Amino acid sequence: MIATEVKTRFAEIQEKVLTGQRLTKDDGLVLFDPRTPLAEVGRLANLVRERLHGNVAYYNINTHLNPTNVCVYRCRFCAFRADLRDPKGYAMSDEQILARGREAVDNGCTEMHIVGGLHHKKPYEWYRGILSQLSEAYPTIHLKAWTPVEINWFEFLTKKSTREILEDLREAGLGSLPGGGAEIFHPEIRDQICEHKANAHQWLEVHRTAHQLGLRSNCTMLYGHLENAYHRIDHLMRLRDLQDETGGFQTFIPLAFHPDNTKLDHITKPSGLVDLRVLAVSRLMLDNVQHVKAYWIMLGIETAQLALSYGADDIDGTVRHELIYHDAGATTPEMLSVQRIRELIVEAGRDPVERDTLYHRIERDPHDLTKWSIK
Ligand code: V47
Repeated sequence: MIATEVKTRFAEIQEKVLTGQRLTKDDGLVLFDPRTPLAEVGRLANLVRERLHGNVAYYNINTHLNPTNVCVYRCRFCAFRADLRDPKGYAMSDEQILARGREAVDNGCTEMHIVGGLHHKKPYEWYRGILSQLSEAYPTIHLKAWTPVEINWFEFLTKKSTREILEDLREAGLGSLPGGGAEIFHPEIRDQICEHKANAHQWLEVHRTAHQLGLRSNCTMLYGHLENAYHRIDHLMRLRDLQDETGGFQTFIPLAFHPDNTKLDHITKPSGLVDLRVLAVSRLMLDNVQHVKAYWIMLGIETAQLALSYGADDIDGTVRHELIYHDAGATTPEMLSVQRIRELIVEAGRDPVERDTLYHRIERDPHDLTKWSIK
C-alpha cells in the first residue's frame, strides 16, 4: 500500500468508527501501519473510550500472589520461572500465603491476583487449597486466579474436565480468571515462544467454559517480541469472536514484552509509541469488550497516564508483590499509594473511580482504607 492509499483507507475507517460500524482485519492492519499517524489513531480510540466511559478512569486496590515460580514449562519470554532445583526456585507455605491475605486486608485490598508456575511436585489440592484457605480466612477479598495454562495443568493432574475443575475451584473461592497466558495465539509465533503450554484453542475453550458457568474473565496479548501486525490482529479477532459468543470478558490488557533475563533478551523492548498504538488499535478492534487497561507496572507511569487518552479507561491497581515484570527488568515502583494513583489519573485529566474486580464502584473512608463498601 502506498502512503496516499493509507490516507484514504484511514478516512474510511474513521467514518466507520464515527457511525459505529465494526472494523475488519484489513482495517486493523491499516491502523497498525506506522504511516497512519498515531495521533489520529489515538483520537479515534479516545472517542470510543469516551463514548463508553465518559471521563472516568478506573483503578483498584489490589495485590499479587505468585505461590511458586517453579514451572515445568520453559516459555522463552519468561524471566520469572525456575527449574525444580534452581536456587531461585520457591514455593510458599500455607503460613506465608495466609500472611499475604492478612496484609491485603490490612491494606484495604479488594482483589488478590494469583498466578504462578506449574510446580513439578505440587498436587492439584495444593493449588485448590490456596483458594480455599484464603477465601475462608479473608472472604472480602476477590480471588482472581489461575489462567488456562494452570487450568489445563489441573486437568492433566486430575483427569477431570475443564468444567469440573472450574466448578470445583469456584466452590473453593475462585472469583474470576485473570487474562494471562494468552501471549500470541497464532501458531507461527506461539510455537516459537511457548510451544508446550495451552494452545490458542485450549486457552479460548477455558474462557468459554468459565463464561458459560457465569465467571467473568480478562484477556491479554503479549506484544513486542517475534510477532508482526498480522499476528496481533489475528489475536484480537479471536478474542472478539469469543466475546461475541459469550460476552464474558470484562477487560483487555495489552502486555508489552520485557526482555531482561529471558531467552529473548536480544530483542529491544517496544517503544512508548508502539505501546500507545497497540492500546489504541485494541480499543478500536475490540468493540465488544467494555474495558481496556493500561497496566502501569508494564507501561511505566508516564505512558500509562498518556494511555488514558489513547483508549484506556483503567490503570490497574495500587499493586503489591508484582514479580513477573520486575524479574524481566521493569523499573516501575513495586507499588503505588492510593493517593498517588489518584493524582496520576487527575493529572491525566480524568476522574478517578475506585472499582472492585467486577467493576462495582467502591466507597472508601479516605482516613481508614480498611473501611470500604460497594456503592
Ligand atoms: O501471561 C510474562 C506476561 C502475563 C513477561 O487480568 C510477560 O487483570 C512481558 O496476565 N515481559 C501475566 N510480559 C500478567 C497478566 C496480567 C497482568 C495484569 C493484569 C491482568 C489482569 C493480567 O505476563 C503472562 C505473560 O503474557 N509476561 N513474562 C515478560 N518478560
